[in-house]
Amino acid sequence: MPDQSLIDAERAKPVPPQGHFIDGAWGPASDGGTRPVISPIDGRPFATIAEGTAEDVDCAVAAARAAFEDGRWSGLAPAARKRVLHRFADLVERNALELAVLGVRDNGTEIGMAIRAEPGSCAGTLRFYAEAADKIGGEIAPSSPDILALVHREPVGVVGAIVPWNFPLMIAAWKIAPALAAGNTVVLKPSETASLTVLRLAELGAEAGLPPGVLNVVSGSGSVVGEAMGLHMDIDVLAFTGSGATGRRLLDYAARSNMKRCYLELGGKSPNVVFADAPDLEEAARVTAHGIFRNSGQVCIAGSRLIVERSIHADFTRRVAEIAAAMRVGDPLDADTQIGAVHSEAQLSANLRFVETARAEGGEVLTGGDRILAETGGYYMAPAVVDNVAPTAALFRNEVFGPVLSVTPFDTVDQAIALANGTDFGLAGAVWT
Ligand code: TXE
Repeated sequence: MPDQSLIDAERAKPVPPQGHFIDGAWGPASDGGTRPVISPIDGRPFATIAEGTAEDVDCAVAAARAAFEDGRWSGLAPAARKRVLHRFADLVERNALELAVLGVRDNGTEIGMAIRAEPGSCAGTLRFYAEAADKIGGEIAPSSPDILALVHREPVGVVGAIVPWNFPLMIAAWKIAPALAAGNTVVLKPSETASLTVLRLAELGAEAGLPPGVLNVVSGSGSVVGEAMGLHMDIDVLAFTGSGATGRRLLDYAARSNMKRCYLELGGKSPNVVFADAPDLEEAARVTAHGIFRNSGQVCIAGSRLIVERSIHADFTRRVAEIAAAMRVGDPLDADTQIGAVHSEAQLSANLRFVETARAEGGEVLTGGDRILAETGGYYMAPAVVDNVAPTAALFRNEVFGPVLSVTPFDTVDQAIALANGTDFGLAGAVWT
C-alpha cells in the first residue's frame, strides 16, 4: 500500500474535461454533449466526460475497420504485437497509483483493493495475452492421406467491448488484451458512471505503440452508445460484462443486426457453503465476511449467500455479523478503510430496498443495512447480515450487488447442494468442510 501522502496528492489533482479517443486523437461528442462525473466519495461532480452519440460510434467503428483492413496491427509479426502489449503493461504499472486513485474517485472502491484489482490485474492480463500473441497457433487435423485439413487462427476484425463500473480497468483488460493480441481492433465503451480510467488506458495504449484506430474509446450511456454498438453492422464481436438484463438486450441486438458473436459475463449470487466439520471456522467466518463485503459487495463473484449447517448456524452467523460490524466503512481513499463507498445513489437506494424487502419476507437483520456517513454527501452503507432468508425470498434469488449477505441454514448435504444451485445465476461457489 502506498503512503497516505502520495494517495492524497493524487486525489488533489484536477481532472480536465474528457472526450472520446478515436483514431489516436481526442475529440468531443458529435453534438458537443457532456455528462458530469459524480464521485461516490462525497456525491460531488469533479469532472466531465463526453456524452457519446450513435454518430460517435460510427466514427470509432470506421477508424477501427480502417486500422484492421490495412494491416497496421493485424499485419505485424506476433512478436511485435507482444512487445507493444508488454510496453502497455509497463505503462499501466508505472502509472498504477494515478490510475488507482482516479478510479476510486470515480467508482468508490477502497484503495487497497483498487490498486491490486485495477492497475495490478489489468497489467497482469495484458502480459498474459502479450505472451499468447506468439504462442497460440493453428492445428493440422487428423485426416485421410489425400486430404490436408488445417485449422488456421486469424483475427475476427472489429471487436466491441462494453464494461461496467465495478472494476473498469480489470474488466476492460479481459476484453481488449486477447482481442489485441490476436490482431483485432477494438471499440471500447466504459460505463457512463466510471469512464475516467478507461479513457486514460487508451492514452497509455497509444504511448505504448498501438497504432491509431487500433484501440478506440467512446464514452456515454448504454441506451445510446451501447445500443449503437450492439446494433452495428460492422462490429464483428461483442464482449460484455454487466447485468443479465443488458446481456439479453445484446443478444437481441445481435439477432437484429449482423448476428455478431456475443461473449457475456453476467451477474452472480454465489453460494458459500459451510459445514460444521470445517477445520477452521474462525477463518471461514472471516473469509465469508470479507468475501461479500469488500468493495461494498460490488463484485460479480461476491459470496452473497451463506448456506450453513444448522448445528453451527447460530454461532457461525453471529461471528460473521460481529466481523461485519467491526469492518471499517468510510472514505475509500483512506488506506485504513476496509469497505469504501457504494458506487451511486441509485445503487445505494436499491441495496436499502433489498434489506427492507428481506425483512418483510421474514429475514432477521443481525447487523447493518442502513445508510451511514450521510453527512459526507457520499454513498455509504453499513454491511448487512440477514439471517433465516427463505430460498423463495427476493434476497436469496436476486443479485443485490451491494454489502448484503443472506444466511440460510441446511440439515443435509443434498439440501445444501439444492440451496447452492437454487438460483438462476452461475459464476462462483465455495465449500468449507
Ligand atoms: O449494469 P449494466 P450496471 C450487474 C449487477 C448490477 C447491475 C447493474 O447486478 O447491480 O449489473 O449495473 C452498458 N445496450 N453487474 O447498471 O446496466 C452500460 O452503459 C448496450 C454485474 O452497471 O448492465 C455499461 O457500460 N449496453 C457485473 C454496461 O452495459 C448497455 C458488473 C453495464 O451496465 C445497455 C457490473 C444497452 N441497452 C454490474 N444498457 C459483474 N458480473 O461483475 C447498459 N449498457
